[in-house]
Formats: sequence, structure tokens, C-alpha cells
Amino acid sequence: GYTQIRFVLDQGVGVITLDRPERLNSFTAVMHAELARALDELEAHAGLRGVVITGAGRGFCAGQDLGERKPPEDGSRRDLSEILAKSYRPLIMRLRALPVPVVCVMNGVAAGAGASLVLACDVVFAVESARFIQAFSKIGLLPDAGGTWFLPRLVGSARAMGAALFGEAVSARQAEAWGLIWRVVPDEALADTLAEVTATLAAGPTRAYGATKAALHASSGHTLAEQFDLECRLQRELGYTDDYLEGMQAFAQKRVPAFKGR
Ligand code: T3D
Repeated sequence: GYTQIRFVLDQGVGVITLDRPERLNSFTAVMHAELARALDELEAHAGLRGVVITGAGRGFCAGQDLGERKPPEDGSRRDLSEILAKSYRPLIMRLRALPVPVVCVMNGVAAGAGASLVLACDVVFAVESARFIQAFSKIGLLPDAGGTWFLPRLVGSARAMGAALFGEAVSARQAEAWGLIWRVVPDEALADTLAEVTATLAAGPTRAYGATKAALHASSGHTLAEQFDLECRLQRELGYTDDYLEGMQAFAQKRVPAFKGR
């Protein structure tokens, strides 16, 4: 079982709920271990159609649990690189590598590595009252868990610098206007958004989704010519899928396609 997250796999869609609401779902060693186990299950699931990540309570995720980082009484210093390499790095890299969309439904504030987790997701919905805080500078650190990679790519270096250096809260509306997230939804639409996103992923053309994710992720390191090569290779594979045949038949017959994810 799980104690600091909830994890359900239904109709091929894995839903992960960060579940330590009294500490705004901040990351602990236990939560990292449980997320790694959920990822094991997701990666092993042959019929996976998508992943949804959300949080319990009023926050999405407040980053590293600072209760686990009590300053040592003797004033000794700590090597943070090992912690990052063993917990945050695999979490973010594995989510990015999943062959299905990972959608974040942000139920509240995301701070520090919690914000990086949001930005690692392929699509982000956020309730109107949610906000982003690049809290790292406030404790003398730099944005980690991929934060310095995601931020400038999503919003450009001027906004990335301002947000990262000054650590001011960025509202969900502002984040939407900047292109940091896909869409703001009303607070009262949280449950409906979760249900709709899950249903969309469960009924989606999963192979096409996976290829789209892979191609968009690869694009920032590619020339246009390299991207053409990748698109051709992926489109060639998609041309042989059942879902493409179904999509073409549904179009010709003027009906909604019934995709099987293969
Ligand atoms: O060490 C390494 O592994 C390196 C990697 C670091 C990665 C990181 O993520 S570093 C950044 C860590 N996160 C932060 O610095 C954010 C800390 N939290 C906040 O700044 C605020 O809580 C928020 C801006 C996120 C929300 O503010 P607000 O006013 O809505 O809520 P609150 O009252 O501050 O928080 C509610 C409770 O959650 C509170 O506990 P209490 O007073 O009710 O007993 C608060 O202490 C607790 N909480 C919030 N964030 C954390 C936390 N407890 C532990 N760790 C937290 N990160």
C-alpha cells in the first residue's frame, strides 16, 4: 500500500494524488519511494493510456519537506547533490520518458521542487487560486528538479530569471498568460477537470499522443531537418496503427472515433 500518495490505475490511466495535505504535500524520502513504486507499476503496464497527477487538500506540492532538512546543531554542511540524483532526477526523468501524456491538475500552490514537478508534466491545468513560487532563492538554493531547464523554455529567460531570482508568487492566471501552463479552471471545477482529463486520456489515440509527446520534447535539441526525420519516423509507425485506421474510417463515416490505444 501507499501512505503519502494515493495511486489508482483505472481504464489504463494512472492517477497519482500527493497526499500529505497537512504539509502541503511536500516531498519526503517516503513519498519519493512511493512515487518510484507507482512509476514501476506505470512503466510495467502494457495498456497504459495516460497519467494524471494532482494533490490532496489546499496545496499541490510545497517542494522538499524542510522538516527533513533540519540544520545540524554542530553547523556541519550537507551534500545535496546525492539527494537530487537519487530522488528528484529519476522522478522527473521517468515522467518525461513515459510513452503516454502526463497531465497535472494543480489543485493549489506549487513551490520549489513542487513547481518543477508541475513543469515536468506534459499538460497542466490549474485551479484559479493556485500559484507558483520559485521558493528556492528564499532558502539560498537554485531551482532544481529540472526547474532551470523548464522555466526558460516555457516562459523565456527574462521571466524565468525574475521568477527564479525574486521568488514572488505567480498566479495561475499569470502562468496561463505566460504560457507556463495550458489552462486555468475555476476552483469549483477541480473534480470535473480531473474526471474529464482521465476520460480523455482513457479514450485517446495513445500511440499518437506518445509520438507527439516524444517529438515535442525532442524539438528543443533538434534542427528543423532533424525534426523532419523524427516526424517521418514516428508518422510512419502511426500509419500502421489501428487507431489511425479507425480515425480515417470514423471521419469518412462522420462519427466519433473509438480509439483503442494501439
Ligand atoms: O534539500 C534538498 O533535497 C534540495 C532540494 C530542494 C528542493 C526544494 O523544493 S527547496 C524548496 C522547499 N520549499 C519551500 O521552501 C517552500 C516552503 N513553503 C512555503 O513557502 C509556504 O508554505 C507556501 C508558500 C508553499 C504556502 O504558504 P501558505 O501560507 O499557504 O501555507 P503555510 O502556512 O506556509 O503552510 C502550511 C503548513 O505546511 C505549515 O505548517 P503548520 O504551520 O501548519 O504546522 C507549513 O510549515 C507546512 N509546510 C509548507 N511547506 C513546507 C511545509 N512543511 C515542510 N516542508 C515544506 N516545504
